[in-house]
Amino acid sequence: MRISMQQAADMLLKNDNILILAHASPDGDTLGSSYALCQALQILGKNARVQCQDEIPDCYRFIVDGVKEMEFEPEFYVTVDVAALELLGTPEYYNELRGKINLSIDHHVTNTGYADFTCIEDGDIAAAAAETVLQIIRMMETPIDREIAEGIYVGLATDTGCFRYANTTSRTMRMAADMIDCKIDLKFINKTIFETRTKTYHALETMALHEMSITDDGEIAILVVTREMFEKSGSKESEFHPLKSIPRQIEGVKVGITMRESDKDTYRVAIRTNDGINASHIAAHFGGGGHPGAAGCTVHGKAKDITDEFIRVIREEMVRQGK
Ligand SMILES: [Mn+2]
Repeated sequence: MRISMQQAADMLLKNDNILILAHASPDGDTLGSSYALCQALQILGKNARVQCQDEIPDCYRFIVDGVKEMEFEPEFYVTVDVAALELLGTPEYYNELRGKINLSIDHHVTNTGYADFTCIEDGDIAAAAAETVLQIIRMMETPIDREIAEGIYVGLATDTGCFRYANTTSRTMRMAADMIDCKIDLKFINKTIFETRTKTYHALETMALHEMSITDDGEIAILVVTREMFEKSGSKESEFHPLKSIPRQIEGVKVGITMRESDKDTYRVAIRTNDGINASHIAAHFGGGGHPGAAGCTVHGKAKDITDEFIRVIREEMVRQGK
């Protein structure tokens, strides 16, 4: 059932022993929003902690560090920035959580409604789950400390590509400005997230770029990242995220695809689009979802076959969408 942000705030205020779940291969939004919410609940005197099946990328460690670790038996389960139960992790992990999720706070219009209650702002107006979480925190009347502000800022900044993507609104910027007023270390945060690359990521990117393919008309660019590339570069899978925005950055490219081999013949695919082409419609063909400019799905098969299928579906969608 869909509920308002006020109802979500009231529900959190009424409950205790709250387990907050972030999605697998965590990004800045799921982590920043989850830890901001966790900190807010702890300030209100509740037991709360964040759980994520995958390891937290080093560049986001600072979000975790300031928040107290608490042990307790969970009574209320909240997901943040998780559009589908399957995105929580492996089948063993998410099946254990199936039917237990009380509240989903999200900004994906494609949210599958797996939780008892789902809180999403109408339309695609929240650039990040952090926007919705901040409003809920304000409704709970929690004072916003530096830890909360850091988490919210990271969520806003990462989901908007540091306030560059089309999902950025004046509200996003106002919220970020409010967080900066809470004395976060802006220089350190931006440098850590956007200006620092590990040597292993750099090696991975070099290998992947070398293999990038672009269709003859220059409209579709595809980057395939194999398990072999991860092994050779020594890069962790958690460092992979920045690669997803690279194909779309090439002049003339309308759709950028990044395929990460997560298992043999299994690829996690990130779709990024320009020119108003709806990425979530493309992802939907493959059982995935997301936002107009950024979506994802999981596909099984050989890389070459998947690539061909994507090109076919993208062309069809471009015609259908009149682009
Ligand atoms: Mn998000």
